[in-house]
Amino acid sequence: VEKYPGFQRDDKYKKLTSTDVDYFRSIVGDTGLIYQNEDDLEAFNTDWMNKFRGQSQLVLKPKTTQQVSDILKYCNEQKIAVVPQGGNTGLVGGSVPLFDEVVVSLQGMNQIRSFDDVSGILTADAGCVLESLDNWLGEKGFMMPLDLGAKGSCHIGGNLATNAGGLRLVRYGSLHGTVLGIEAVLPDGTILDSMSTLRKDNTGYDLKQLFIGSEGTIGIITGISILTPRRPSAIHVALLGVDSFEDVQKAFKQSRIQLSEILSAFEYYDNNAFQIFKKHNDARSIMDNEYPFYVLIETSGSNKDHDEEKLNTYLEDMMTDGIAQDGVVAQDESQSKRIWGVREGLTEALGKEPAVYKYDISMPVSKINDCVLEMRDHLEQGGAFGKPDSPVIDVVGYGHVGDGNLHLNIPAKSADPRVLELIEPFLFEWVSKQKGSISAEHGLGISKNQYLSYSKSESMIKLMKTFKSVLDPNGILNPYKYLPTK
Ligand code: FAD
Ligand code: 2HG
Ligand code: ZN
Repeated sequence: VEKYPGFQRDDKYKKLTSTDVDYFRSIVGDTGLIYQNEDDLEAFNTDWMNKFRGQSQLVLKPKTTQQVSDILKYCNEQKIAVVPQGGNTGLVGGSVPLFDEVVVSLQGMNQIRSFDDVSGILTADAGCVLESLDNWLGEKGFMMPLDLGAKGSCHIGGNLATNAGGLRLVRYGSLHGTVLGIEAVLPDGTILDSMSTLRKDNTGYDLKQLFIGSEGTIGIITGISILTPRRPSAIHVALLGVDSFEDVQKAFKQSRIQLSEILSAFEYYDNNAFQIFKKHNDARSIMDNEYPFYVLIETSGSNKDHDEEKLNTYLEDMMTDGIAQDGVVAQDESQSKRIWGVREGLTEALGKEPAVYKYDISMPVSKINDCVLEMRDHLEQGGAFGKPDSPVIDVVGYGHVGDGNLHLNIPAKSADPRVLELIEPFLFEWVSKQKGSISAEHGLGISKNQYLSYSKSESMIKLMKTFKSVLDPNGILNPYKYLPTK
């Protein structure tokens, strides 16, 4: 568990008193808070990776937007620091306190508000779990436009707050396009009702966009309005075994030509990532042999025979042209699940290593595997990788090829400052040279905020700080994170 080196509690924030706790109790009631109960507080103080831990003594679980407003208004007046929390699945330490910040959990706000089956527009509380929303929509023939491995726990509000990308962005686009409206509470308690259900609305600045990806630093999102697509009636999943990353790119290029409108995911993982998965899972192999790279392709359409024919032809062509060495199309749902299970299970498997350095970066697709290889070289030259007693176990790559998004993961024998010094800022400099982003989809939190200048100019960071100070003049929302503090 990381100790937040270089961070000190800012004395401008008030320490909680029993009067404060009594006031909060008057808003949310006895069942709406957890106070000084270490066992119950643990889950809210610790992040998903078990890497970051805060010492909050108070978790508040409001049930209504008005309660969120009352809480924030009081915190703002009293200068009490607050961490908004959704499903606590974030991977950059943004959802847990560093010190004694009050956690405002949205888990009590989990009602669907409305659904229009003509337009496909859903409105819901921010605390709805992504998978529950998707299941609910499934019964009506619709689906959520995003999907990620954390779907069973993450909240739609947390998804908006992080601008989560996920596994089908290549098809359904980013939340900046699918979200039509939000309801958010500003730090002074103002309820910003922008719950539009309009697809078109060019009246003034598009304020909701500022909240998408703001990671709980300018307001608490309490409601969302989102455009949901029809659930496809025919879904197919295939796995390719590929010899080189060049061929992964060729397969991608060709998939857009041959599978075009039915392509709904194009993911890859390298064999090193697969080995880590196998180490922690009792997995039957999907293919007879192993390959340097694996490509997962999903199609979503409305005509099973047509889609099957397209996918089979594509696979045949890939193999005849020597782009893929092997290819399997899932024959039933359980095989599809197995194929997806490896891709979606990589994060969890890596989490079982003694330590793991995680990077979520975007760049031109052609550079993705160069990044992995150059990092291996760099760690080897630095004496941290390649020998039995090296601290680094492996350097593995996987991610969303269609989005130019690499998940570079470096499992190590322990959290070792020498390893970290070799990786950072080397990697950020590398990414910056490619005009890439140091955080493609996971956000900044407490892990990446100090490195923002590798992806954003000085004038952009200055404007971001201005926005923050206008919307949250007392800095009560998610302090120490997101924007550079040093
Ligand atoms: P939390 O972790 O609780 O919070 C994340 C941030 O948002 C924090 O800064 C928090 O303060 C803020 N926040 C949360 N709720 C609100 C709210 N209502 N109002 C204001 N601020 C709020 N991410 C991807 O982008 N793509 C993936 O494919 C992906 N796959 C993942 C797979 C696994 C196995 C795991 C563990 C994580 C994955 N993630 C992925 C990261 C993570 O799940 C997403 O960032 C997710 O959107 C976070 O949602 P959450 O509800 O858990 O938010
Ligand atoms: C994914 O795409 C997630 O699986 C997690 O974004 C990535 O574990 C990671 O680094
Ligand atoms: Zn991802």
